[in-house]
Amino acid sequence: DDGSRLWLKYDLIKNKNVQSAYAKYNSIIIPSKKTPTIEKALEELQIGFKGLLGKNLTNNSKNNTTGGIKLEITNKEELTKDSPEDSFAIIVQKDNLTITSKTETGVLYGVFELLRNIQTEKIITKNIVSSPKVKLRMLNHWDNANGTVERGYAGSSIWKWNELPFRIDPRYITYARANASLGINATSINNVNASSRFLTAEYLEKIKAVADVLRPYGIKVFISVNFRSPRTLGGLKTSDPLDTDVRKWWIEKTKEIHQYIPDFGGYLVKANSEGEPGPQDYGRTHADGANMLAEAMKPYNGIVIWRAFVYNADPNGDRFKEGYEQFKPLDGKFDPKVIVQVKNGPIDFMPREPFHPMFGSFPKTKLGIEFQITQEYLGQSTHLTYLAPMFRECLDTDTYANGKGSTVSKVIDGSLYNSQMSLMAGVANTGSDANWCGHPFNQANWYAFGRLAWNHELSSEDIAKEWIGMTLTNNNNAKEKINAIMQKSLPTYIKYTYPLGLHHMMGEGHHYGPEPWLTKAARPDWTSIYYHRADSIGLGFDRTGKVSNAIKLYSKEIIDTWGNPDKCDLNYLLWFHHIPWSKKLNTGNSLWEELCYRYYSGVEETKNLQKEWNEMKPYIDKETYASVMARLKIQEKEAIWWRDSCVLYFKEFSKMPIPNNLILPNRTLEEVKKLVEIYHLR
Ligand code: BDP
Repeated sequence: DDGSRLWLKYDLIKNKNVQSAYAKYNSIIIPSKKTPTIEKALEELQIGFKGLLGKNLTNNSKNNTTGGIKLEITNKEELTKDSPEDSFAIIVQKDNLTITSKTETGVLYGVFELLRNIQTEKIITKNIVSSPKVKLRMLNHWDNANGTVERGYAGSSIWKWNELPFRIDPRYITYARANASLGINATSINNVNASSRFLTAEYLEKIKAVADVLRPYGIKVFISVNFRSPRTLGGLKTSDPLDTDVRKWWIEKTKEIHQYIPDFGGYLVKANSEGEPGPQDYGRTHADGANMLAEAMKPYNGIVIWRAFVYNADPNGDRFKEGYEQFKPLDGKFDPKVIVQVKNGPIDFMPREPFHPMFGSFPKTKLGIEFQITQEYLGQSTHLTYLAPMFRECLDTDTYANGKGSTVSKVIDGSLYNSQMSLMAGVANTGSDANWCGHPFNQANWYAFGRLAWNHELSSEDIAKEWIGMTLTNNNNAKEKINAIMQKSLPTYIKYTYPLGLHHMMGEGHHYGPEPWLTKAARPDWTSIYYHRADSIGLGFDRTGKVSNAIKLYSKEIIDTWGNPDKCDLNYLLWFHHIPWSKKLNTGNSLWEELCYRYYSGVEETKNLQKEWNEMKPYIDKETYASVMARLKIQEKEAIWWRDSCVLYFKEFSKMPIPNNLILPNRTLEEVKKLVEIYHLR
């Protein structure tokens, strides 16, 4: 199995009970108006039943047959008038089953839900009603026109720009099915570090071809735009958002796009961030820039997604606060068509970050959340890290914005401020590798993101078990054990990379492996020492005092806990405090000891992962088993690399011995530093 079918394998179910429970279905009844989406639903149901149950479902026009699966667009009471768009119900009758929704996309989602149940060997006995919690469930591709993928670890881009619009790669269809199976309904197809090329007629024709493939699956296409396009493409002298000609240019461009893609999703913009152009180049604000694009979008349904990932290179500042401070004065100033997309944490997709303080502080702005599915800082394609627990941790945290229970999920699903627009975006991990995502387990992160975007109340365990059942094995015992491996994977990774709230100490540029000694970079806030602040006294970034006081961006309840070194969750400790090496933590160990123990136990756990995976061998396809095992070995080797680098480096500051129940690294700090130097050799 090369993994190319993702979780939509539809292999024959061996479980006899499941087989017989679904044996009675033999036909599909579809609405009289056969739209492209209904056609896809019909097709999927037929492929699914053929594969999973070996049954050919006929297409039946009669309404009152027995053994029919009816696809219906209607207003059933299960789906009340105010149920969110694309909600669906699966209604179990004596001899029939009805999949019903107010929309055709909802019907398609219902079909995928039914197939997921069969594939995970569940017998549906009760009605299922399901509604999306978030309106826009979106993938962000960081794919470039030349076929490379920024922070992509699974080969080149899935979009074959050189072949489009003439050739439609069959993988576009698998991609659409996979997303629709999760309820993902939007995708931005190009890198946020955007090339204006995507707005040329040549590229719009290509993007149109992709949009045409995705449309029947309920997926809308967005384009990331370069703010300087009026100059680079339009030949104007400026891209100033308040300039009449510039505004006209965007109005015309937006009109042109709609001629190709009538249901265009909208623009995604990274502006005045990491060297990208933006409204500040002309003395204007983010709101001026976003509102100009919203104006161009006015006649259409599309929207503008404006990213809040901005920070200046101030050696005396704190990058933690930048997004908040630049956007705070603009709360209430954005056009209703604008959503501000905020990364889950204030720095940059670290393995563990406190939630971004913008969540809960912007009552007058629609905020969407951006997670990173691609594992830039999380072991890329070689380490096993299941991310649902991280997504959940962020979504479940209470911002206390409107009193207790104001979780991040309530901010971003629109319920806290009663907003009609809501967005969850994930930076995609797809590539042209046969298995799409590199590490076989990385598929689970795409899967988990999509499931949580649909319903952020699903547990990370349930999602993992579903994915395992669809992808690896339905053996219950194995499912439990693999789920346990997945649940442990992120805490293990954090132990050997960034324990106790350390962050941003990765190798320069490529962001792989450790480089805690990184002192000089193009910008001070791209070094490691900016963040860990190790000195002879202790370790960690004091964000409660004179230097930064970023803790003040949170509500009182959070200041009382995270802001107090004795009450702060140890997982976030060094995010907010500079802790003396010898200070006793609530584990009974000093900071230095605790740090060492965590690095060492992280390594031990990578060994256990191999043992546990080895026990799974009888249940797993050979190729997948071997690929995961090889990667687990790499993971152990690199966990030791992280441990040795960080422990030896911090020891220079703590001047304390490595606890004597731990085995000393068998190399020196100079030797581990050399590894990084060699990496950068030409
Ligand atoms: C950083 C990545 C960089 C992205 C940037 C972003 O290293 O490649 O362009 O995020 O989100 O994490 O814009």
